[in-house]
Amino acid sequence: NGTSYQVRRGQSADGPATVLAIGTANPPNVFEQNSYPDFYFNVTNNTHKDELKAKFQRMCNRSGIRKRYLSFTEETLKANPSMGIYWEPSLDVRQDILAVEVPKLAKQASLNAIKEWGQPISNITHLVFCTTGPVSPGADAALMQMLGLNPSVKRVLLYMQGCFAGGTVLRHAKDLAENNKGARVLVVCSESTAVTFRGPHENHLDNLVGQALFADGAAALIVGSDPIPNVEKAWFEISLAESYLIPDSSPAIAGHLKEVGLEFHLTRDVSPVISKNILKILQDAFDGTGISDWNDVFIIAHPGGPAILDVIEEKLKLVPEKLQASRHVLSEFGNMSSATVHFILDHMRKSSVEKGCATTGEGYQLGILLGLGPGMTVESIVLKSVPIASLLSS
Ligand code: WCA
Repeated sequence: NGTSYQVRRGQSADGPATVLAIGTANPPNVFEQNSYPDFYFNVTNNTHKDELKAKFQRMCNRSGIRKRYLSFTEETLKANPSMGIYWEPSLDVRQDILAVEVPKLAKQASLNAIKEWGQPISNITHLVFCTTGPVSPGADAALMQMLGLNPSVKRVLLYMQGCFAGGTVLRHAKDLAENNKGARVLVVCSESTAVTFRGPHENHLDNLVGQALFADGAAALIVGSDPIPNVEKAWFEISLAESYLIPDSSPAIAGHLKEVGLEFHLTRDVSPVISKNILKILQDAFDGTGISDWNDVFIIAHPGGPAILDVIEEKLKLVPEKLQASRHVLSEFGNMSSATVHFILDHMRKSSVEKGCATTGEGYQLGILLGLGPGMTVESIVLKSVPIASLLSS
């Protein structure tokens, strides 16, 4: 009836969800990629495997990564040797590390986002939290306590999603922000390779691909509709959130949580599957906008590995600068699973300001954030940038 429709309308926000702040965090231990093969084969007691090490060195050389951050050190691995042995029950040890490291990184990233946002922490109404490793009560509850969030904050916890979930969290945050007037959603992705790290084995070469690419990091965003004028700044509008489970592609990436930690497989099909489907995904996302040259939008693509960025660049006929923000984050931080796309979004808005671009999206009005991962799943988030002049004047 008319009254419940009116009540419902009163509960909804007026405008689209926007990104009001972004914070990131990494653990203190930095690993240079060119010396990582020495560290990795030493710490896992495999220095005698020369051929395997040379192969790993080639993977690292081709990884597009200069450095990465990991939450564990040689000391952690010496104290917990089961983590470095190729196929050793080690889940207890991993879970103990994850229970500490995941909320810790999440806290740092959240405090950075909240600082930029500048509003009281009690204004946060919702929390969307995403991480790979399962612990209960979850890292979302731990973060609530660490930050002193209001105990009535409405929580969503996404476990074991994989690298596409940087898009998934924005899809949920958009719905929450637009359907709950005044909502301020803290979105957090906190990822630790304590769940995937293990020693090398000649029969599991895609394990080495992951060991060469994966890294630790957390990102936090504040998402809300109807920014308070002269108080809150919107950096991007979240215009559309789509998800696509690519038919018949499930064998390409697999992950199973076992006593040995997260067993994962990354086949050589990953890049070809993306190559085959990416054009249609962009066409659907920008349907009705008249855009067909993908150089006319800004692009944030999950850099699962450089091969993935290469096929996207080729298939969409992109100029090399188009994926520069994605390649930069891959190079400086590695593949931090779900958090990676938010690091790219953060880098893009900052470099857009530094370079004097007209908008937060490298001068373009519309753009897309692509979360890519197991399923295979593509989460496509269409973003609208804002004019930088309007940000600097407010
Ligand atoms: C191979 C393979 C292969 C090449 N199998 N050998 C993050 C953190 C978490 O905590 C949890 C999850 C995650 C993240 C999850 C995800 O993001 S899933 C998507 C993961 N990414 C990929 O699937 C990687 C895509 N591949 C690449 O980017 C590149 O292929 C790679 C960086 C691995 C190698 O570069 P390349 O293809 O340009 O170079 P090469 O010379 O062709 O390959 C180097 C070596 O690696 C070759 O061996 P060799 O002896 O001839 O030098 C390849 O055979 C080998 N290789 N892919 C097993 N899938």
